[in-house]
Amino acid sequence: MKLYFAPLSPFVRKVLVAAAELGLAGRIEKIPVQTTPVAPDAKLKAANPLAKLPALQTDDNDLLYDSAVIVEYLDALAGGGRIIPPTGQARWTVKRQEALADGIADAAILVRYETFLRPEPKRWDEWIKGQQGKVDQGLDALEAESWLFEPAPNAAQIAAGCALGYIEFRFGRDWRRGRDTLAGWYDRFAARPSMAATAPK
Ligand SMILES: N[C@@H](CCC(=O)N[C@@H](CS)C(=O)NCC(=O)O)C(=O)O
Repeated sequence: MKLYFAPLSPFVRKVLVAAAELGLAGRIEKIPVQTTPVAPDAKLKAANPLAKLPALQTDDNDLLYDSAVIVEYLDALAGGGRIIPPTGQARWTVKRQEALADGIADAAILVRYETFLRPEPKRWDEWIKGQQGKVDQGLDALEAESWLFEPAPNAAQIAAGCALGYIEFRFGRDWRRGRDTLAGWYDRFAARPSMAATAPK
Protein backbone atom coordinates (compact mmCIF):
# COMPACT_ATOMS: atom_id res chain seq x y z
CA MET A 1 0.00 0.00 0.00
CA LYS A 2 1.15 3.53 -0.71
CA LEU A 3 0.29 6.38 1.61
CA TYR A 4 0.54 9.99 0.45
CA PHE A 5 2.32 11.43 3.43
CA ALA A 6 3.48 14.58 5.21
CA PRO A 7 5.18 14.26 8.60
CA LEU A 8 3.23 17.05 10.36
CA SER A 9 -0.28 16.15 9.21
CA PRO A 10 -2.45 14.91 12.10
CA PHE A 11 -4.62 12.98 9.65
CA VAL A 12 -1.66 11.17 8.10
CA ARG A 13 -0.44 10.44 11.61
CA LYS A 14 -3.86 8.99 12.48
CA VAL A 15 -3.50 6.50 9.62
CA LEU A 16 0.06 5.59 10.63
CA VAL A 17 -0.91 5.09 14.30
CA ALA A 18 -3.88 2.92 13.28
CA ALA A 19 -1.63 0.88 10.98
CA ALA A 20 0.91 0.38 13.79
CA GLU A 21 -1.77 -0.63 16.30
CA LEU A 22 -3.17 -3.12 13.75
CA GLY A 23 0.24 -4.61 12.91
CA LEU A 24 0.12 -3.24 9.35
CA ALA A 25 2.82 -0.53 9.51
CA GLY A 26 5.32 -2.64 7.57
CA ARG A 27 2.95 -2.86 4.61
CA ILE A 28 2.76 0.90 4.08
CA GLU A 29 5.13 2.72 1.75
CA LYS A 30 5.17 6.48 2.33
CA ILE A 31 5.02 8.87 -0.62
CA PRO A 32 6.14 12.30 0.65
CA VAL A 33 4.03 15.22 -0.51
CA GLN A 34 4.05 18.95 0.19
CA THR A 35 0.63 20.48 -0.34
CA THR A 36 -1.44 23.49 0.69
CA PRO A 37 -4.84 24.77 -0.47
CA VAL A 38 -3.04 27.39 -2.61
CA ALA A 39 -0.29 25.10 -3.93
CA PRO A 40 -1.80 21.62 -4.34
CA ASP A 41 0.60 18.81 -5.19
CA ALA A 42 -0.07 17.40 -8.68
CA LYS A 43 0.41 13.71 -7.86
CA LEU A 44 -1.76 14.03 -4.77
CA LYS A 45 -4.47 15.69 -6.88
CA ALA A 46 -4.36 12.71 -9.23
CA ALA A 47 -4.94 10.38 -6.25
CA ASN A 48 -7.52 12.53 -4.45
CA PRO A 49 -9.50 15.16 -6.37
CA LEU A 50 -9.71 17.18 -3.14
CA ALA A 51 -5.87 17.29 -3.09
CA LYS A 52 -5.82 16.54 0.63
CA LEU A 53 -3.70 14.24 2.73
CA PRO A 54 -3.97 11.40 3.52
CA ALA A 55 -4.76 9.31 0.44
CA LEU A 56 -4.02 5.61 0.22
CA GLN A 57 -3.37 3.48 -2.84
CA THR A 58 -4.27 -0.07 -1.88
CA ASP A 59 -2.53 -3.21 -3.14
CA ASP A 60 -5.59 -3.67 -5.39
CA ASN A 61 -4.91 -0.21 -6.86
CA ASP A 62 -7.94 1.40 -5.26
CA LEU A 63 -7.52 5.00 -4.13
CA LEU A 64 -8.99 5.77 -0.72
CA TYR A 65 -9.50 8.99 1.23
CA ASP A 66 -10.16 10.52 3.75
CA SER A 67 -8.52 9.43 7.02
CA ALA A 68 -11.72 7.92 8.47
CA VAL A 69 -12.25 5.78 5.36
CA ILE A 70 -8.59 4.68 5.31
CA VAL A 71 -8.63 3.79 9.03
CA GLU A 72 -11.80 1.74 8.52
CA TYR A 73 -10.18 0.02 5.54
CA LEU A 74 -7.11 -0.88 7.60
CA ASP A 75 -9.31 -2.20 10.39
CA ALA A 76 -11.11 -4.45 7.88
CA LEU A 77 -7.76 -5.59 6.43
CA ALA A 78 -6.66 -6.61 9.92
CA GLY A 79 -9.75 -8.76 10.38
CA GLY A 80 -12.35 -6.15 11.31
CA GLY A 81 -13.69 -4.92 14.64
CA ARG A 82 -10.22 -4.31 16.06
CA ILE A 83 -10.31 -0.51 16.43
CA ILE A 84 -13.87 0.16 15.22
CA PRO A 85 -16.71 -1.86 16.74
CA PRO A 86 -18.39 -3.75 13.86
CA THR A 87 -22.03 -3.13 14.81
CA GLY A 88 -24.40 -1.60 17.28
CA GLN A 89 -24.38 1.46 19.48
CA ALA A 90 -20.66 1.11 20.26
CA ARG A 91 -19.86 1.54 16.57
CA TRP A 92 -21.83 4.80 16.25
CA THR A 93 -20.30 6.15 19.42
CA VAL A 94 -16.76 5.54 18.18
CA LYS A 95 -17.57 6.96 14.73
CA ARG A 96 -19.14 10.07 16.28
CA GLN A 97 -16.19 10.54 18.62
CA GLU A 98 -13.78 10.10 15.73
CA ALA A 99 -15.68 12.81 13.84
CA LEU A 100 -15.42 15.07 16.90
CA ALA A 101 -11.65 14.61 17.11
CA ASP A 102 -11.25 15.07 13.34
CA GLY A 103 -13.38 18.22 13.48
CA ILE A 104 -11.09 19.65 16.16
CA ALA A 105 -8.06 18.94 13.97
CA ASP A 106 -9.84 20.42 10.90
CA ALA A 107 -10.54 23.67 12.76
CA ALA A 108 -6.99 23.81 14.20
CA ILE A 109 -5.54 23.39 10.71
CA LEU A 110 -7.75 26.20 9.40
CA VAL A 111 -6.47 28.45 12.21
CA ARG A 112 -2.93 27.52 11.25
CA TYR A 113 -3.54 28.26 7.54
CA GLU A 114 -5.20 31.56 8.41
CA THR A 115 -2.37 32.71 10.69
CA PHE A 116 0.58 31.29 8.77
CA LEU A 117 -0.32 30.84 5.12
CA ARG A 118 -2.71 33.71 4.43
CA PRO A 119 -0.96 37.04 3.76
CA GLU A 120 -1.33 39.35 6.76
CA PRO A 121 -3.47 42.08 5.11
CA LYS A 122 -6.05 39.46 4.12
CA ARG A 123 -6.45 37.87 7.55
CA TRP A 124 -9.83 37.98 9.27
CA ASP A 125 -9.76 37.88 13.09
CA GLU A 126 -13.44 36.98 13.54
CA TRP A 127 -13.05 33.98 11.30
CA ILE A 128 -9.98 32.81 13.24
CA LYS A 129 -11.96 33.26 16.49
CA GLY A 130 -14.81 31.20 15.03
CA GLN A 131 -12.50 28.30 14.18
CA GLN A 132 -10.74 28.59 17.55
CA GLY A 133 -14.20 28.40 19.18
CA LYS A 134 -14.77 25.04 17.46
CA VAL A 135 -11.41 23.79 18.77
CA ASP A 136 -12.23 24.94 22.32
CA GLN A 137 -15.79 23.53 22.37
CA GLY A 138 -14.55 20.27 20.87
CA LEU A 139 -11.82 19.95 23.49
CA ASP A 140 -14.36 20.63 26.26
CA ALA A 141 -16.54 17.84 24.86
CA LEU A 142 -13.56 15.47 24.81
CA GLU A 143 -12.73 16.42 28.41
CA ALA A 144 -16.28 15.47 29.36
CA GLU A 145 -16.22 12.05 27.68
CA SER A 146 -15.07 9.29 29.96
CA TRP A 147 -14.68 6.84 27.05
CA LEU A 148 -11.14 8.11 26.73
CA PHE A 149 -10.20 5.93 29.67
CA GLU A 150 -11.01 2.65 27.98
CA PRO A 151 -7.75 0.71 27.81
CA ALA A 152 -7.79 -0.52 24.20
CA PRO A 153 -7.02 2.04 21.48
CA ASN A 154 -9.93 2.62 19.13
CA ALA A 155 -10.23 4.86 16.06
CA ALA A 156 -11.69 7.73 18.11
CA GLN A 157 -8.88 7.63 20.67
CA ILE A 158 -6.31 7.55 17.87
CA ALA A 159 -7.97 10.54 16.19
CA ALA A 160 -8.10 12.40 19.53
CA GLY A 161 -4.43 11.65 20.29
CA CYS A 162 -3.36 12.94 16.88
CA ALA A 163 -5.55 16.08 17.09
CA LEU A 164 -4.12 16.92 20.54
CA GLY A 165 -0.57 16.20 19.35
CA TYR A 166 -1.06 18.62 16.46
CA ILE A 167 -2.53 21.36 18.67
CA GLU A 168 0.29 21.06 21.20
CA PHE A 169 2.92 21.05 18.44
CA ARG A 170 1.52 24.13 16.66
CA PHE A 171 0.00 26.19 19.46
CA GLY A 172 1.65 25.00 22.71
CA ARG A 173 0.27 23.64 25.97
CA ASP A 174 -2.53 26.17 26.65
CA TRP A 175 -5.18 23.64 25.61
CA ARG A 176 -4.43 21.72 28.84
CA ARG A 177 -5.70 24.53 31.10
CA GLY A 178 -8.95 23.40 32.80
CA ARG A 179 -8.78 20.04 31.00
CA ASP A 180 -6.79 17.95 33.47
CA THR A 181 -8.55 14.67 32.70
CA LEU A 182 -7.95 14.98 28.98
CA ALA A 183 -4.34 16.12 29.49
CA GLY A 184 -3.61 13.14 31.76
CA TRP A 185 -5.16 10.74 29.27
CA TYR A 186 -3.21 12.33 26.41
CA ASP A 187 0.14 11.98 28.21
CA ARG A 188 -0.49 8.28 28.73
CA PHE A 189 -1.76 7.74 25.20
CA ALA A 190 1.13 9.70 23.64
CA ALA A 191 3.57 7.28 25.30
CA ARG A 192 2.27 4.35 23.23
CA PRO A 193 4.98 3.17 20.78
CA SER A 194 2.65 3.91 17.81
CA MET A 195 2.31 7.53 18.95
CA ALA A 196 5.94 8.01 19.97
CA ALA A 197 7.13 6.73 16.58
CA THR A 198 4.95 9.25 14.69
CA ALA A 199 5.24 12.36 16.89
CA PRO A 200 5.59 15.63 14.94
CA LYS A 201 9.09 17.11 15.13
N1 LIG B 1 -11.14 15.24 6.74
C1 LIG B 1 -9.86 15.02 6.10
C2 LIG B 1 -8.95 16.20 6.38
C3 LIG B 1 -7.67 16.14 5.60
C4 LIG B 1 -6.86 17.44 5.65
O1 LIG B 1 -7.37 18.52 6.00
N2 LIG B 1 -5.58 17.31 5.29
C5 LIG B 1 -4.71 18.47 5.24
C6 LIG B 1 -3.33 18.12 5.77
S1 LIG B 1 -3.34 17.82 7.48
C7 LIG B 1 -4.49 18.84 3.78
O2 LIG B 1 -4.18 18.00 2.97
N3 LIG B 1 -4.63 20.13 3.45
C8 LIG B 1 -4.39 20.63 2.14
C9 LIG B 1 -5.60 21.32 1.59
O3 LIG B 1 -6.58 21.55 2.33
O4 LIG B 1 -5.55 21.65 0.40
C10 LIG B 1 -9.28 13.68 6.61
O5 LIG B 1 -9.74 13.20 7.66
O6 LIG B 1 -8.43 13.09 5.95
